[in-house]
Amino acid sequence: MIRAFLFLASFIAPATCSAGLHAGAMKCGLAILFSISMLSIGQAGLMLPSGISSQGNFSNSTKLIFDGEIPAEVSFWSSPTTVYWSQQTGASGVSFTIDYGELFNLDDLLISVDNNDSYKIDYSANGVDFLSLTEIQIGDGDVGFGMDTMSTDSSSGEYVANIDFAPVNARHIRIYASGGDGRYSIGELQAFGTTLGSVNAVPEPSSLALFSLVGLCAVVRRRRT
Ligand SMILES: [Ca+2]
Ligand SMILES: [Ca+2]
Ligand SMILES: [Ca+2]
Repeated sequence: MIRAFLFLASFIAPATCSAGLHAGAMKCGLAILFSISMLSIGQAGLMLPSGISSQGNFSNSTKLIFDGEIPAEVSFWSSPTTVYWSQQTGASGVSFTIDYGELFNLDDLLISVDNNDSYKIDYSANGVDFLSLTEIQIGDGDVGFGMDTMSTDSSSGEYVANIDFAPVNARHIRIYASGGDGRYSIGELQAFGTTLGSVNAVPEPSSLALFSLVGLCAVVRRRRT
């Protein structure tokens, strides 16, 4: 999307810059500021895990937690598409820690859990020191039986305001049951955010395109003075 915008801007900005000295300079500046603001939005998206660790006794593969398959609403809590267990609540019980391989700005979660339990979700930058991110309460969600998909994205049809959180920088996300009927289940946990690793890296092509745009405007302005 951003690259498409820059492609368009490469045509629009020079034309704007050549439309009169003062007005052109102002419009040129606005075009550049708009370009920068578009870039500063960042490329938030689905974060891909590099691994997952677990503790406790549970059924099925931990890969089911991030395989992209979200169990249907109201589907059974102990099924081939879920990781499920009995009792063992708290961080010292059954817990799953997903490693995303690098620090990123965590915006949103999409999660599928058994509807009649509470689950805590923590985050960490180093995999050792965890802070509380959010907690799913027993009454959260929109179903009264089986698996319930919930999102912290306010534009999602599965949005649950109670579990929304302010963005944080994280590399690891940990989830475990904190209470309920003793039968717990996770069908999916997806994290959405923006990587932070490229902040000091070599400019990407899209950034280079922006610098080219700035340079082009400067040349046009110089020629008209
Ligand atoms: Ca899944
Ligand atoms: Ca739901
Ligand atoms: Ca349950």
